[in-house]
Amino acid sequence: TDKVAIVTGASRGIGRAITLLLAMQGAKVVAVARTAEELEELNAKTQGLAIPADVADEDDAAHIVAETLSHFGRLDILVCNAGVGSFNLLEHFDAAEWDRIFDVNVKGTFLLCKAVVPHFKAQGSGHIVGITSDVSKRTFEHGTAYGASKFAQDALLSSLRKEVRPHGVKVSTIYPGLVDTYFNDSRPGSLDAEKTHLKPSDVAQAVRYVLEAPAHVVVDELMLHPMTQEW
Ligand code: NJP
Repeated sequence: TDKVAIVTGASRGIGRAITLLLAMQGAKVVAVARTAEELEELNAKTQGLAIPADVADEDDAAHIVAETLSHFGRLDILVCNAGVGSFNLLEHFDAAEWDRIFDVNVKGTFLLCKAVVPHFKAQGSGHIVGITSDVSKRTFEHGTAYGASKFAQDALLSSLRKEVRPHGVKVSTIYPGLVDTYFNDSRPGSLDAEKTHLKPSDVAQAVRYVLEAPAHVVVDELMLHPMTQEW
């Protein structure tokens, strides 16, 4: 494939696995995260383009898309994967932490989609893949902020699917359960996690699957869990 893809949150965890898989399949991948060093190290492997940027910043979001188009001359895929979370009883959350979670997970998805949709509509094709969470569809204690943000991100993508489908543009949403990453300051790679968590590459394979659907098919939703997870 000679496709060009933007992947947000590409420097670690799920986004890194998606970037490596798409690059291995021949796509040109624009890797986005805030930390430049990790992106450059990844980009040395993928021969793509590294753009250090904050998805929650409107100017950054517009810059990512403009830079992609000027560098590669085309854009086919946006993977909205960047996300953050922290977990606490509602009364212990401060408003700044609430805002941080919503800024990255919801506003970041909004801003990147807003920047690519006019381009996708004009070319009559394009595919937006959102990495949300199984907690976009269930609730749990300590998850008020994160869960609400993931419900919101899911609703955003599902509304957008209806807006862009008549223009030949696809939106697919992926709902992973537990994944062994750096999420919420965790450290991946423990022996235990091999049994209890998905690997980032498992989620990357789900992204590959939705992207490979024939032109007349859109995979709206895809949920995956480790076999051990009750949910
Ligand atoms: O997390 P992690 P995951 N602008 O922490 C980047 C969802 N999910 O791979 O900016 C741009 O290893 C950050 O880089 P940096 C989850 O909600 C996860 O697990 O330099 N980039 C890094 O590359 C999220 O939507 C689990 O700090 C920003 C990456 O994002 C997605 O999966 C379960 C950014 C985060 O890597 C990927 O998370 C589930 C910003 N403002 C859903 N802020 C799970 N792990 O169990 C952060 O259901 N990044």
